[in-house]
Amino acid sequence: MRFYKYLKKQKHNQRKMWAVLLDPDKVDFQQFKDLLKRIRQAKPDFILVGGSFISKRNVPKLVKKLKKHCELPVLLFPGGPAQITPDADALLLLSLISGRNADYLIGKHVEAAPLLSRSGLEIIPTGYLLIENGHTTSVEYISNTKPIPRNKTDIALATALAGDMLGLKMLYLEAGSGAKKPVPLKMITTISKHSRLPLIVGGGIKTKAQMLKAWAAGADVVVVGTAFENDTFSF
Ligand code: 1GP
Repeated sequence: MRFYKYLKKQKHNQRKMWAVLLDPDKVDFQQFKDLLKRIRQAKPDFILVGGSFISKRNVPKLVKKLKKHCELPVLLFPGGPAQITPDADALLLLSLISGRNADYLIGKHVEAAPLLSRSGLEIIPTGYLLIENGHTTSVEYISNTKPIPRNKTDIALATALAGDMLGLKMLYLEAGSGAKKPVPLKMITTISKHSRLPLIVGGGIKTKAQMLKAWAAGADVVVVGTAFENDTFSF
């Protein structure tokens, strides 16, 4: 658990982190040098690769190229078993605990387990909580699950605590890619107060101010995908 140890150490030292999320479908390999330059300038702590809906088989190529040209840790954030590649540093084994779709709680994990056990990847079991953001996101549609209502902090907390008690090692509060509204700060504060697990927050973070607020509320890692893709985030 090398990456996880590092994450815990950073959390212990109150060093806030952020990650760029790259959607493999949207990466233009002709412009890869430019992408690397932008990553170097933005200085994230690590890179996430994946998405809830991917139609091309670009994950292995993208991860290989990132590992060849960039020193940052690369973590898989897979929407399904087809996004697994052994060249990454670690994989977030996401269990969509806010939902009640058995496929995303355990089904896809069973399909992926033989491949994962041969892969040598560091596996980080992660409780994934989808939070309502004002419109339907890909992850909500594809996973066929209902997000937790924004004002139901008590339900989000109970879900996070249940994930902790089940032995998950990390929590990811997700508003969904391109979310209109990010995860409510009150929800981040409440969950971070009651759980010792590293807390990742993502979805709809468009500005540095939103990132700083999420950190101040208790997020250990903030994920930026769409705003990095569109080159609209000034870091
Ligand atoms: C989505 O949390 C990530 O899984 C990032 O969302 O694309 O809105 O930054 P954005």
